[in-house]
Order: sequence, then C-alpha cells, then structure tokens
Amino acid sequence: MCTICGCKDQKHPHAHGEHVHFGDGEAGVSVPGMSQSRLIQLETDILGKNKTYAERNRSRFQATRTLALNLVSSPGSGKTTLLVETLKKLAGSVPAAVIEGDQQTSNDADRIRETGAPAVQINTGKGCHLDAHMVGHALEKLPPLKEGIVFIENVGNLVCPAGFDLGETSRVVILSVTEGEDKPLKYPDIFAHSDLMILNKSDLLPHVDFCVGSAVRHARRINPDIQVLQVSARTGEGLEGWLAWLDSYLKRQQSAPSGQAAE
Ligand SMILES: Nc1nc2c(ncn2[C@@H]2O[C@H](COP(=O)(O)OP(=O)(O)O)[C@@H](O)[C@H]2O)c(=O)[nH]1
Ligand SMILES: [Mg+2]
Repeated sequence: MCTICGCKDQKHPHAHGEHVHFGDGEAGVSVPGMSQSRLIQLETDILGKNKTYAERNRSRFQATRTLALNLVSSPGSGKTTLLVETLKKLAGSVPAAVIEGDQQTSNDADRIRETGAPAVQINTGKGCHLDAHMVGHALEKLPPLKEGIVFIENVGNLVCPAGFDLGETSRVVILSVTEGEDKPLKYPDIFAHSDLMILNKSDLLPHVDFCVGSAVRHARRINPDIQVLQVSARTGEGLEGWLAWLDSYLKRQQSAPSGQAAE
C-alpha cells in the first residue's frame, strides 16, 4: 500500500531517502487513482491515433518536398523572434509559412504576418502541446509550399510536445542562455528527439552564469548526434549558421525521391 495516496500499486511511488520517484513505474508517469497498465493503454491509444495523422502530414510534406520543422522550447526562449528574423532573410528566395501554437491569443501569428509570410494560429486552450491532427487542419489554411519551409512553433513547454510526432522532417529545440545549462538533463525526452539544439540569446552570455560547453555536453549525453548552433536572434550573431543549416536540410528534402524525402 502506498503510504502517500493509499494506492495498492506497490510500484508507485518509489522513495530513496528524501528523493521520491513518481516516474519509475512501467508507464514512466503517475496519475492518482490510475494503474500503470491503464496509463500505458491510454498513451498507446492516443499516440497510435496521433501517428496516423502524423504519417498523413509527412506524406503531404514529401509530396510537395516541403521541409517541415517542429520548433520546441520553453516559453520565452525566442522562437518567434528567431522566426521573424529568419523569415526576413528568406523572403523572396524560399517560400515559407508558419504554424503557431499557443494556448491563447494570436499574438505570435500577428508578429509573423508582419514579415509578409503566411501564418496560421492554433490555440490549444488547456492543451499543452500541438498534435498532428491540429497541424493537418492548419496546413489546409496555408498556400502550397512546394520546395519551401513550414515552421511549426510548438506550445512553449519542454515536456508535453516531446511525445507527439507532427509528421515533421526535423525537430529543433531552442534553449536560451537565461534558462540554465542543466535543462537537457532535466527534460531529456525533448533533447533526445531533436536533430538540432539552438542556443539562443548569446548576446546575454556576459550577464548570466551559463556555460556553453556544459550545455552542449549535457545535450550530447542525452543525444550524442544532436547538432548545436549558437545564435542571437536579437543581434543576428550566428544566424548565417542557422540559415546554412536550413539550406542544407531544404536541399536534402528537395532532392529526396518522391515519397522518400529526407528524414
Ligand atoms: N536579449 C535577447 N532577447 C531575445 C532574443 N530572442 C528573443 N528575445 C526576447 O525574449 C522574449 C521572448 O521572445 P519570443 O520570441 O516571444 O519567445 P517564444 O516564447 O519562444 O516565442 C522577448 O522579449 C524577445 O525580445 C535574443 O537573442 N536576445
Ligand atoms: Mg512564440
């Protein structure tokens, strides 16, 4: 019997001294009143359904050779600022559009539209992440982006978006230097499933205790293959590296045989 909640599941929670684990059962998560097997069943059902929609989105991106990027981070790391600066640079050369995810407001989509790029806002209400079904509906409202880029700015959250494939070509995690270099260790799932980590707000490095080397080491302990770029969306430092990364991924997507676009 669990001494905290009275639950009969012996596996939950697990305590060592002053350290209480709620995530070391088979489901990796704990919900009061729900067994681990029920949690696994629910997650399997939800993610199974999401996978169907994600594959539909992916086929769509492959058919038009569109590079689809899922941008994930905590709130305020600079995703929209980086997108605004990126869209200004891409204007006239690469067709690009943005799907914005936030619980409320269309503030970010409005900021994007000011650059001239099309943007669709998804409001998730109490939802803490985008899912593939939502993205499929947003895509219907965007013009065709043949051989272009669709940026999907996920809801600011380092936890919930990690489990939801949107059908994207690549996932990019943004960590700003004001957040602390330990975040890859604290929120490993999101770093484990990202291809690129952007360290943003590099202009603030002289003012904060943030060790770039430690942040990179921590990210690579979770994901040895993760690429890293250091940028400042405010000053433009490092943006050329980000634009070169986009160009190389776009070329891979454009040159992949139809139906087998770059992963
Ligand atoms: N100093 C500095 N501030 C930035 C930078 N990028 C974004 N910001 C600021 O960080 C705040 C949150 O940015 P925003 O783009 O809305 O973050 P989002 O929530 O991830 O989309 C705003 O006040 C931005 O002006 C940067 O590179 N350097
Ligand atoms: Mg934003």
